Amino acid sequence: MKLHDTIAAIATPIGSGGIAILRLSGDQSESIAQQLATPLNGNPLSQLESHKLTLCTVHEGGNPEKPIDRALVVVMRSPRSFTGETVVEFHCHGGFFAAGRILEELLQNGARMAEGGEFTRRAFLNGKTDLTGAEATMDIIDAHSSLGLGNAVRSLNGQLADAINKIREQVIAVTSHISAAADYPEEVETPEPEVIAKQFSEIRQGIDALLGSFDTGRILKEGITTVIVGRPNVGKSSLLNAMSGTDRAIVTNIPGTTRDVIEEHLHLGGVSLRLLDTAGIRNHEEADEVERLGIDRTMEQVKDADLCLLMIDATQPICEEDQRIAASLQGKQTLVLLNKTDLSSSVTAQMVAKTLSMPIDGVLCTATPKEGPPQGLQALENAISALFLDGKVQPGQVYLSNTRQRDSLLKARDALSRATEALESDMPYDLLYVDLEDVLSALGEVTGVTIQEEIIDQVFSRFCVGK
Ligand SMILES: Nc1nc2c(ncn2[C@@H]2O[C@H](COP(=O)(O)OP(=O)(O)OP(=O)(O)O)[C@@H](O)[C@H]2O)c(=O)[nH]1
Ligand SMILES: [Mg+2]
Repeated sequence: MKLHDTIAAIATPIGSGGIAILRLSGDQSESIAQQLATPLNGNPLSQLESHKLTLCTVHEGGNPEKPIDRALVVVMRSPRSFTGETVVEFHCHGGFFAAGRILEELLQNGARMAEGGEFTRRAFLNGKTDLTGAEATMDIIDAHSSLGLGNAVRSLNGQLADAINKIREQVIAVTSHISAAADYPEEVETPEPEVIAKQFSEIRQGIDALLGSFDTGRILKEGITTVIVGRPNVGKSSLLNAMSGTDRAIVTNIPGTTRDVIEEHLHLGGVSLRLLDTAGIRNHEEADEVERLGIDRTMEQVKDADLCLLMIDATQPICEEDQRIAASLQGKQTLVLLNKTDLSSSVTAQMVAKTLSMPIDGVLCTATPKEGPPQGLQALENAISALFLDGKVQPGQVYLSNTRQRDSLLKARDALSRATEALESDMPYDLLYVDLEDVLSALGEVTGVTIQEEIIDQVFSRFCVGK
C-alpha cells in the first residue's frame, strides 16, 4: 500500500438506486478525473471552485463519441477534505453499470483501487480524525438502533477522545510534577505521597467511569441478545411471533416443533433486541436426533446471551425439567415467564418464584394464544428496559462500546495499579515513571497517538471498500 497513490472506489452500495458516488483521493485526483469528466459550463475541471458540485458529461477516455453518463462532480482540494488529500467525487446515476464503468476509467487513467478502509485510514494518518472517530464512523454505518447511533455520533464528534485526553493530561501533570521536583529541587517542591495518591485516585476514577460504561455501550451498539428457553410446547415460538408481530416461527401443539435457532430483531426503548427462539429442552432420551442437536444449540446460545427468558407452562405443575433448565441458567440475567395464563391454571407467580428461587418481580405472567391478543408483553418490555436501560443510559453521555478501546483502558488501569503499589511501598519516585509511561501509552492507544502499525491494520480491516 503506497500512501502517495491516488485511490478510487465506489462509495455507495452496488445495485439499483437513484445515484451512486465514486471517490478519488490523492495528488492525482483532479488530473485523473479530468481525463473523463467535462463540465457542461465549458471550464476545465482544474478551474472548478473547490467544494462546489458541477454538472459534467463523462466519456470513455474523454471521447465525446463514447458517453458513459452525466454526473455531478465535486473537487475538494487538500487539506479541506475527508482524507486531507485532494478528493474528487462523481455523483453519477445508480444501478449496476454506470458507476462500474466510471471506476474502470478512473483505474485506467492512473488511479488504484482503494483497499477496505483506506480513505478513513488516510484521514487518520493525515490527522483528520483520531482512532475513536474512525471507529465511530464504522459504528454509524453499522448502527441498528437510535441510541447506538447517537452514541457513535458523540464519539465521532470527539466526546470519547476528549474524555481520554482529559485523563492523559492528568497523568502528564502528575508525571511532570514529580520529574520537575527531581530535576529542580531548589525551585519545585517534591509532592507529598498523599498528594500523588489523591491524583492517582482521580485518574483511576476517570478510567473506571469509562470502563464501567462498557456494558451499556455494548448493548447500545449490538443490542440485547435475548434467548427464550424452556420445555417443549410452553409457547416460546408463539412469544417470538407475538413480540415481532410476525409469523416467523412455526407454532404447533406438537412438542419439539422448533429445531433450529430462530432470530428476530426488534426495537425496544431505542436499542435493538436480538430475540432468539430455541428448541425446547427435554431429556436427550425423549428427543429424536434432530431435536437433540437443537437442544445443544439452545445451550450454546444461552452462553452468549445478555438475557434469558425462561418460559414455564402455567397449565402444568412445575416439573423437574423446569428446575433443571433454571439451574442451567445460573449466573445469567434471567426473567421467568409464566405463559398460557389465559387458560385455567393452578400455578401462580409466587409458586414459580419460590420453587425456582427467583425474586417475585423477576416472574411475569404472559399469554400468547394462537387466537386473541397476547398479554403481558408490555410488562415484559418494561422489565427488560429496567434491567438494561433505565437509569443506565444518560442523555448526552458517551459510552465505551469497543473491545479494542476497553482492552487499552484495562492496560492503563493495570499500569496505574502498579504505580499505586510502588507509591504505597515507599519506592523512590523515579521508579513510578515506567508505570506512568505505560498508563500514558495505553491511553494513547485508544485515540491512536501512541499506536503500533498492527493495531491500525486491525482497526481498518473491519472497514469496507469505499470508506
Ligand atoms: N392458550 C394458549 N395457548 C398457547 C399459548 N402459548 C402457546 N400456545 C399454544 O401452545 C402450543 C405450543 O406453542 P409453541 O409456541 O409452538 O411452543 P414452543 O415452546 O415453541 O414449542 P417447541 O418448539 O416444541 O419447543 C401451540 O398450540 C400454541 O398455540 C398461550 O399463552 N395460551
Ligand atoms: Mg417452538
